[in-house]
Amino acid sequence: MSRPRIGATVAIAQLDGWVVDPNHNDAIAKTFKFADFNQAFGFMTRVALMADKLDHHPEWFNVYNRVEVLLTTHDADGVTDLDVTLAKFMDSVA
Ligand code: H2B
Repeated sequence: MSRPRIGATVAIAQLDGWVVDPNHNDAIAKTFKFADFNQAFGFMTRVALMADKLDHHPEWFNVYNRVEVLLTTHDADGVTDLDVTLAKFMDSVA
């Protein structure tokens, strides 16, 4: 009962600064840079609460002020509208 896959190329056309991840089957990626760890972790905290509310969780990697994000929908084996929704939320809080 997963959502339909729209694909990474269609998804990034609706987004700002997101790219098709070359290392995954169908995923979008973006690297966020902040002033410091406090800002980066504040971003991650706000995104984490929304992710749990949506039951849609990012794959991400943080070092100090940098947060590398990968979004895909495991259930659908690729990018869906949920990834676009979460990506837009991330952009709005970054
Ligand atoms: N996150 C992402 N990115 N893709 C999923 O398919 C997904 C998820 N599925 N978070 C949810 C949780 C699923 O595993 C649980 C059981 O609802």
